Amino acid sequence: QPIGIFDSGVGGLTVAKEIKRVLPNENLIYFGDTKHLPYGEKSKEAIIGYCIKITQFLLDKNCKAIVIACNSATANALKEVLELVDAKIPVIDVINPVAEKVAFELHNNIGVIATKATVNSALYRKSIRKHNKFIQVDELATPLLVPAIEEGLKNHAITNSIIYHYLSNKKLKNIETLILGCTHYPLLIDEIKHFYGNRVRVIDSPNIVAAELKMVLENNHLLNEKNTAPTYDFYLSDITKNFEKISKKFFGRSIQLELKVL
Ligand code: DGN
Repeated sequence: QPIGIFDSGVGGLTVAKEIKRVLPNENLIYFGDTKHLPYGEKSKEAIIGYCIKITQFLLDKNCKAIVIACNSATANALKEVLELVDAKIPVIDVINPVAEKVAFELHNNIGVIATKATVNSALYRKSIRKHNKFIQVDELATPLLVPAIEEGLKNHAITNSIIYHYLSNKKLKNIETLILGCTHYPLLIDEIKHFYGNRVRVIDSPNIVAAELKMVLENNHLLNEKNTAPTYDFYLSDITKNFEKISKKFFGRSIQLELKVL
C-alpha cells in the first residue's frame, strides 16, 4: 500500500524527497493540485473543497497514510481531512510536528514565514504556544516566494531581492530561529541561510515531518518490510511545464506525470 502525499504544486516534493530518503522501501503517490495553485491566496472554503477531493482520491488509491505536505492546506483544512479519514489511516500534517519539536527544544523568539492562508490561521503560534506559552512567535506572510519558486527563479536576482525584502521586515528583527512555514520554501533554503549567516537557525521541516511519519508507521506496524523497488506515482490536476521542469530536477529521476482532474 502506498503513502499519499499532497500539495498545491511542487512544494510538497521537498517533503516527498525526504520521505523517500528516510523510508526508501515505501511506495509513494504524490498529488499536486496545480490547477488550483497557489493555495496561499485562496479562501478557507476553497482550500477545504480541494483538500477533501484530494483526500478522497488518495483513499480510493488505498493509501495506508496521508501526508498533507502543504502548510496552507494544513492550516485551513486539517480538521475536515481528519473528519473524512475518520481515523481509518494516519494523517500527518506539516505544522503540528514542527511546532511540537521547536516548542520543546527551543526557548526563544521564533519567526515563521508562510503564505497568507497560513499566517491568517495563526496555527503555528497557537500550536507552539500550546506546548510552551513563553515562546515569542512572529509570523510574516511572504506571498511572492511561491510564484518565484514555481517560475523556477532559484538563483535569480529577483528572488534574492524578494528574500531580502521579507527577511529585513522588523517583525523578524529579534528572531533566533526561523521556521519555513511553506513547503515550497526549502527550495530556497540556501539563499535564506545565506541572508542570515550564523545568526538564525533555519528549521528543516521536511526532515521533522518525515521522521514523524516513520515513527507513526512503525507504531502502527505499517512499514513496508519488503525490499522490492518502490514505485513513485505523480498525479497533477493540470500538467504544467513548470512542474515538469522543477520536479524532474528536484526529485532526481525521470518522473511520469499523470493528469487527474478532480
Ligand atoms: N506549499 C504550500 C504551503 O506549504 O503552504 C503553499 C503553496 C501555495 O499554493 N501558495
